[in-house]
Amino acid sequence: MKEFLWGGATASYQCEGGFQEGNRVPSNWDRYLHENGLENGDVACDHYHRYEEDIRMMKEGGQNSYRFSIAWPRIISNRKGDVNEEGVAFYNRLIDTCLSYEIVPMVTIFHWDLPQYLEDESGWLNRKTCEAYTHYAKVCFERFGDRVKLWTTFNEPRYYTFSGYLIGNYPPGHQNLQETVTASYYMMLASAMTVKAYREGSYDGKIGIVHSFSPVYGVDMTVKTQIAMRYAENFYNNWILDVAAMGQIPGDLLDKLSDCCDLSMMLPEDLELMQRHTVDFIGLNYYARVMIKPYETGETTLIVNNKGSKEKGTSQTIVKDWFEQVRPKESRYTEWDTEIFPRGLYEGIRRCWKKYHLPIYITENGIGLYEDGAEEKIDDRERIEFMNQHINAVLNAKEEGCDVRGFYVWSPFDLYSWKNGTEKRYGLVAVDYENGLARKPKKSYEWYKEVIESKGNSIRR
Ligand code: GCO
Repeated sequence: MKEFLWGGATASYQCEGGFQEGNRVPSNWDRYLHENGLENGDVACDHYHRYEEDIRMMKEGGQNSYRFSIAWPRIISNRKGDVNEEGVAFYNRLIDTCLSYEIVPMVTIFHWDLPQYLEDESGWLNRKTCEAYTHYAKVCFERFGDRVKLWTTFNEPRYYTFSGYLIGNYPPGHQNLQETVTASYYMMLASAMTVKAYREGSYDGKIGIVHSFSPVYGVDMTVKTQIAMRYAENFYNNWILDVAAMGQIPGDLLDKLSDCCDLSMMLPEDLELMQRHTVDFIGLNYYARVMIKPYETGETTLIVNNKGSKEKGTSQTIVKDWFEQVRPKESRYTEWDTEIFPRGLYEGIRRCWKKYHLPIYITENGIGLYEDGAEEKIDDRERIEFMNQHINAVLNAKEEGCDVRGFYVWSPFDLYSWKNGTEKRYGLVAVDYENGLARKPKKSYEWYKEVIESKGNSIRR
């Protein structure tokens, strides 16, 4: 049996900086944050220049894998699809550094930074973006596929489309159910097109997708609640996972959507393609569950942002009579108001394994805290406790037979958190933004190292 992967996960926009270097073209996030005068990732933690130090620290912290994303705006310069060699050279250096430290790279092809030239042509609302994406992905396979053996097409398509097109707190900042459905559909189509391209290239590796996993719980087990739970599962999880893993859009989801949306973009040949080109594995990002009750009050409070954010999900009727999300009162919450519910990870993995029977990687799990980056050694016992409980949940599910192959903490070092800026810190290593971006391991860094070295035994319960 292959070695379990213990790593850390990041995203290009959240860590690289160097936003005008190496011929990188502007992304949707550059434009959106600049135009709205919000804290941005122009510099972030300067991983673009400091990747060697960051990867070395991961290695010294016992980690054997690094999940990062490739920035599309660094690789493809324009609508014509021209390749930017400087961007390719950067990722060659990054990948080679990983390999020189015996760190297995897991690459996300799209982690939310869309070239602005595509956003200008309606981005994910435009079918042509699927082709542009597949071209970009093929370039990645051709240039890096000899060394990268683990790929994922998209990071959290559900979270991206809900935030950008439904809640409206991410670019392009719309609030429109039809657009949410269209963008989600095109992303899932692009994912299947890319899986097809990867297989056709006969690369020696595996390709999956990363989902923002929100296992659904009901306030009780009445029939009404169970029906609402099914809608919620469709809405939060099946929309992505059923399509990626089984090549099917759930029939009852389509029925519901056809009452309120135009689904004419769903062509029979697309659906056939999705059916034929399903993923090899599933990546789950887990922060919290969702608790729901049947629709009653006429208002759906949709806390899509269940990772905790300055902006709470707005209260609005999204799809009439589906379900209402509730905030469990008896639970513990982080200081960013995310529910702490490790059991959801254990039960979620079991549900996912039972349903799809595909290898699972926990591609993100972690806790955002307010911390002082100037401190010499941050005593982040809250993070240690959080990770302890969640890693135990993963190992329990694994011991019971679920095929879990890796765990990635979000994040190996502090980075820019979408819309929350640098205030919300997730890292095992602190980045001192006030002092030359110096890296300083927190207590959790050594703790994670011990966990890895003991193969999890140091914390088993
Ligand atoms: C944050 C988050 C992370 C990221 C990640 C999602 O940094 O604020 O909670 O989960 O958003 O990019 O894939």
